[in-house]
Amino acid sequence: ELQYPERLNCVTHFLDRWVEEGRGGEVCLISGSETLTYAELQARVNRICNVLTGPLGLLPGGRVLLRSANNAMLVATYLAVLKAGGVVVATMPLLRAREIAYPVTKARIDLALCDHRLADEMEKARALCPDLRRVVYWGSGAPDALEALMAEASPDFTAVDTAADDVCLIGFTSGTTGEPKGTMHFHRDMLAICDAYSRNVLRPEASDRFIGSPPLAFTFGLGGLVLFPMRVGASTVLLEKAGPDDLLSAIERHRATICFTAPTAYRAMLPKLAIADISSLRKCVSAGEALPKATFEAWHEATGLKLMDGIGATEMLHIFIAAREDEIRPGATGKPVPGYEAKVIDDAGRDLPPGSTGRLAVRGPTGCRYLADERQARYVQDGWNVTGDTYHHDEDGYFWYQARSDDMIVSAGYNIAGPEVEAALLAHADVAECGVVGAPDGERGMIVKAYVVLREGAAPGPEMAKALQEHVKAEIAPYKYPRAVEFVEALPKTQTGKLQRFALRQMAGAVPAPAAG
Ligand code: 3UK
Repeated sequence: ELQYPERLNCVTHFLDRWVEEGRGGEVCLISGSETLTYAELQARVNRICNVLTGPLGLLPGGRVLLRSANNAMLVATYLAVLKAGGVVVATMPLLRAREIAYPVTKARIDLALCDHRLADEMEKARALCPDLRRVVYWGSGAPDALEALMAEASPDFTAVDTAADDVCLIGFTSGTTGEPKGTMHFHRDMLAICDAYSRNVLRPEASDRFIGSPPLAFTFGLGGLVLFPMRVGASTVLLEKAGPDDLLSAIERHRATICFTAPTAYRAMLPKLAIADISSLRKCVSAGEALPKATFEAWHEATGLKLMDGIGATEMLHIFIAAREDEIRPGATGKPVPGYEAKVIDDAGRDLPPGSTGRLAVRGPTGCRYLADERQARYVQDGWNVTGDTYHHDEDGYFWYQARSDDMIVSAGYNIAGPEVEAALLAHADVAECGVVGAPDGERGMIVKAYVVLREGAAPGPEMAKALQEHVKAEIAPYKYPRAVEFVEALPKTQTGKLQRFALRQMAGAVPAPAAG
């Protein structure tokens, strides 16, 4: 059981504590050409706190929209909102005006802090949101820029005395299934994910240097690139651009030791490992999507490192089933993170025994609290969070991912999990990326259809399709093989590195494409 005092402002534990303990001179974060120590970041955070609670009129519980790529100012504004007792609503940097307006309206936000390079779309969103009273930009150099206000403000600020269960973050889901949902998390939840997952599974040290690609607006990135390092007084590298080449060269440049990214990014780095010396890495976390055995093995072969898979969700804040490096079964996600319990249930909510496939339900120190959404009663049943993923567990307590519940392909009466077929295809040397969905079929209802991106040098065509089909039949039960194979240049991906199965289903004609315009 994780115990926290009733009154708790989490920033005290991530930031102020290190300065008080005399470690303020140690490097906290590296972002572009900037390197900030804990004391420097604290002074910056405090100035922003004074701006927020002074001229910007933020009151405890007030919600603040943050918009930026991953950089030092995003971290500083993030921690400042929490320290000042406010509530952060962070949004993916590439969102368009209409997508920004949705959370602003839903969470009734009246104040935004935004990187000036995102001003165009922010101003368009503002035109759609009459209640958005004030937008302050940083980096613009204008007389009313955030930095100008900060220059007038004191570098001292005492954390607002919040309750451990005061909301401090509203994270929005990516909305791959329906409208995005706002999920509320408390000050104590920020510590709980560190003290459950990070302390027990990741086990970082103060000497570690974190790096990775997920945006901080995605709670995978928030935990992995801000909270986990700062909980142990380690340092973190933030990258505004984090494609495979950027990430590899930054790992070398900063001698990073712990990497957080999605399986697709590990696959994208594999053929490029020669461009950088990444021997500083000691741990690599993979989440966001299932980690296929072939990706695990290829990364292990190339780097000697075992990818640490973990399933997390915006609703749960972070990872709740994962494997330590010494307890990995390639292909399985892992075991419940200490503090969490997990089970597999049928549609009536009954527990299923090992080996049976059903819905994954979990409970633990964090959990789902939707912001005004009738889907709450479907996600949390009897105190258990029902994730929408299909899993089975084995006699040894390992949990094996199958698919998202709505991604099962029913073909001629068989239930086929798209990700299992993808994992089989990825074990073929010529396959770089793939996505498998159901395509309508007169005879079978649905057929398994694979969209395949080939590796450089491999030739698409009927012969390759045949070879891939034979390969799948040899890897897994033959009835699961893709009856249709289409070669494509790239696959549709979300900003969080997930395959957009919905878009593939549209391509396959399984769901109508959205009307143009
Ligand atoms: C899927 C996985 C298999 C799964 C997230 C780590 O992904 C995160 O949050 P989202 O709300 O999506 C949640 C859904 O993504 N998923 C995530 N990880 C895995 N499926 N294996 C995995 N390892 O469908 C889940 O329900 O975007 C991940 C930490 C924080 C996060 N928010």
